[in-house]
Parts: sequence; structure tokens; C-alpha cells
Amino acid sequence: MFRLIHSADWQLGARFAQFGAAAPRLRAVRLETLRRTVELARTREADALLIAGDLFEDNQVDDALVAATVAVLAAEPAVRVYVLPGNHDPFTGPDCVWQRAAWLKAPPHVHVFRAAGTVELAPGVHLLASPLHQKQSTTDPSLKLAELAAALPAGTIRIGMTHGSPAIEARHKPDDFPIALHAATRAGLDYLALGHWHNWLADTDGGKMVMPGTPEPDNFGNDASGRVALVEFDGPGRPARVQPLPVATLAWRSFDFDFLAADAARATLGAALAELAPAAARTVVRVTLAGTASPAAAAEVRAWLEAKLADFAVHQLRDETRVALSAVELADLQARHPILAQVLADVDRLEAFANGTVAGAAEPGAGAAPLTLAEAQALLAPAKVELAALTPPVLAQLRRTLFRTLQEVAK
Ligand SMILES: [Mn+2]
Repeated sequence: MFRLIHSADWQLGARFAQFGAAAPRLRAVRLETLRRTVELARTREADALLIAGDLFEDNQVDDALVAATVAVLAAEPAVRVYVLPGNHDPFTGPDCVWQRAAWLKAPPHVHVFRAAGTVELAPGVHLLASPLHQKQSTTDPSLKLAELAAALPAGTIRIGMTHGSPAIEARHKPDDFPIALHAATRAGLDYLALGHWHNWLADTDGGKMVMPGTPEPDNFGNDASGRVALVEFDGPGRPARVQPLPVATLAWRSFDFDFLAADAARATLGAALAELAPAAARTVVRVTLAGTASPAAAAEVRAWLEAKLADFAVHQLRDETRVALSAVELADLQARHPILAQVLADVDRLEAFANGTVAGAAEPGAGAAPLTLAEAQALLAPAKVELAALTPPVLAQLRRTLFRTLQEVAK
């Protein structure tokens, strides 16, 4: 029996800039997970570890990360490692990441496919690889595998490796390395190790084409990521046994808090966060505040959440609430900042017009009369804004910007 571990899309060096001070932790975790996966390959007695593209986020990652990565991959001499350049880290020649000193000095058990080629992994077991040389292409990179397979003797196990998009209707772009849905069968392969998409996908071409997804989640909602594939081969033409192995260090969870039903949201979210608390140190959590809230109500919920989220490995609080002023606040605003109050009232009326609702209906005292089409156009014409451009997100952003200005003015 021949056994391997198939992984892809490590994206080492991904910046996670939107996480600010937590970004270095998210970057470091990916290398930790790679280190544990190399160990796992040894303890599971895998004969090889495949990395089917996008080991790196791009060809510009720094030398220290490259050196650390090569050291991690080389750490277990019994685990042979086969690395394929993907679309994030294509082999483009002398300036690409694969020509850095650390790679040129890598030990022989860590192999990079700088060109398409075949390696005999064991007697009668061949690995055929088709690396990428550019960031985009409409050519199916698995076509090279069919060429390579044609040169092999019959009766051997053939394992292909490449990187691109299974050509599933409406799920891929034509210039994103489309791979035929029968690519493994077409090339006479027993198994086709793919990389590119970040969720597990193992039902293509009768289960012969497998996309393991990113081993360390890198976004919210990628619920089928965090795995590598353990693959066992009994002989040529016999179906490989494929098993997902969870390896992720961190889980990513996303929640909403809607002020439309604030009490229910507080109860539901409080319970969900309490349930996650034992795993907080291994969880990235995001909460999005939505709906309409007064600045005071939004601030109170933010404070409540900040306390609950403090123990999580990484947490992110997104405030997408739109501001609602109480009648008292509005009266105060009108008295002290009549121009801003007028602008805010105009935004209310425009929004109501765009939504087909009546401005101020829920707010006694807000008092803005519904706009007519002529009034809406009169408001927008001097700014050369089309009514159709006033989508809800644009209006929400406008209100937030206005309100921040107002808070500055009020200080
Ligand atoms: Mn990719």
C-alpha cells in the first residue's frame, strides 16, 4: 500500500491587514499548522506530503518566511515533500520565490516542481506534476498530465498534481485555470491532487479529483476548510481511499447582532459565545452589528461585546448599524447644528424615497415629509448624483459619515 498526505493553499505570508494588531498571530499560525502537518505525515507513516500549489501568498514573501518554511518542510527526513507552484506563487523564472537561496539549498527530500515532470515515488508509483507559470490562464493545466501519463508504462499507480478551478458551471472564471471535470479519467490517473479553492471538494470525476481546501481557515464562512487529505492506494486502477484529516489551529466563526430584535440578539449571541468560551483561545470570532441603533445603544452593545470577546484568539467587531436619533437628540441637533440637521433630514427623506417608505414614520418628531420625484431630483441634481446610485449601503455609509462629523462638531 502507498500512502500520502495531500494539502494545498497554505498561503503563507497572507497579510490579514484587516485584523490590524492580530495579523501577525494569524500569519504565524499557518506555519505552526504546517509544522504539525509534517509531523502528522510522519506519525501516519505517509510516504509523501504533497503541496498542490499556493504554499505562499505571493512571490514577494520575505526571505525569513521562506527560510522558515523550507526548514519546517525539511524537518522530517522520512517524509518526502513535493511542492507545486500555484497561481499565487507561480514559477516565473529567476525572480520568483522558488529561486531564493533557501529553496536552492533545500535537501533532496524536499522537491519543487519548477517544470512539468514525473517522479517515481516508489516502485510502480508515479507522481505527475503540472506547475503554474503565471497568475491567470484559460488553459487547463491538467492537459500536461495526460501528456506525461502517455510516456509511462502500463500497470502503475499514477498520481497527478496541479492547481486550478474544477470547471463547474457558474463556479469558475474562464481565465482561472479551468480543469475539466473528467481530467483524472482523461489522463488515466488513479488520483488527481488539486489545489486552488479553499474548501474541501472530493466528489469530482468519481472521487478521483480532490481539492482539500486550505488547511488553516483564512476567512469566515469557509466551513469546509481546515483539513488535509490522507490518501491510500492499494494498486493501479483500484479506487484510492480518501479521508479528511482536520489540522487547523484556529476555527473562524461569524455572528450578527441585529438591533431590529436587540433582546433576542443579545440572548442568542450571549449563549453562542458562552458555548464557544472553552475554545476561545483557538477561535477567531467576528460580530457584525446591524440594524438601526442610537449611538448610545450601539456603544452599550459594543462594550458588552468587547468584554465577551476579549478571551478569543482574535476578535473583530464590525459596526454596520445605521444611526437613529431620538426625538430629544434630534431636537437638540436642530437647535445647535441646523445645517447638519437639515442634511440628515434630507438623507432620511432620500432614503425613504429610494426605499418607497415614508421618512420619519417610526420617529415622531422627525417630521420629514415624503419626497416627490421632482424634489428628490432637485436635491440630487446639483451634486450630479443619479437616484439609482442611492443604494442602501451608500445611504448607510452617508449617514455614518454625517454622524461622525456631527460627533466631532459636538465635542
Ligand atoms: Mn490558487
